Amino acid sequence: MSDDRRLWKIVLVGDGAVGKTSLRKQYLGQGFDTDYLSTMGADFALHDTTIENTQIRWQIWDLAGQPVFKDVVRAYYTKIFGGVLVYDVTRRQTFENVEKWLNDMWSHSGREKNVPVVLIANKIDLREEGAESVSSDEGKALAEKVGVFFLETSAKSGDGVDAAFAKLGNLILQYTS
Ligand code: G3D
Ligand code: MG
Repeated sequence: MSDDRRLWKIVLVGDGAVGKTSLRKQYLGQGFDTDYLSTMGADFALHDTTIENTQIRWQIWDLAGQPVFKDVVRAYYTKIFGGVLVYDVTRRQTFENVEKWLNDMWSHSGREKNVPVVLIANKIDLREEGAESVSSDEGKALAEKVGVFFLETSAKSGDGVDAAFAKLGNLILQYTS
């Protein structure tokens, strides 16, 4: 690792089973480098990439389950550069919890201003017309209201996944420069 490679800690947040771990695996591919910190209930993976000619190393934190201790949550969010906030378009409750996750992340990040966040509508391969499914327009409207970027993905097919991490990288570059 060259000394000028930037290390960016980011977190994956959102309700259980929305697809956080699947998105991470889809982005990193097989054989990704991972460290399991089972006692903390979280693990992280490292991934080197280039964003706008800048070499960066992602440190992607992924909560294994619901954190029991406040200290765990604080350690998880401290000094993040950004976040990927995920909901499941087939389960409206996961969409309704988005603002709660966003406020938790922002209030615990220890940063002076809100860190960049990409809001992800995941499982679009399963979306059906109907009241239970969350539409694109609803996702866009919420993202606009809270001031984050919006993207749709399928962690199953891979659609949108690389774009989501690339977008977050662009936003972090703007934030840090
Ligand atoms: P989490 O880490 O947020 O808890 P997971 O979520 O990544 O563990 O995913 C929960 C379940 O949803 C998994 O199913 C996973 O395969 C599925 N899933 C995640 N993303 C998608 C998607 O985009 N499309 C579809 N069709 N399924 C998805 P299982 O059955 O393995 O528990
Ligand atoms: Mg998971």
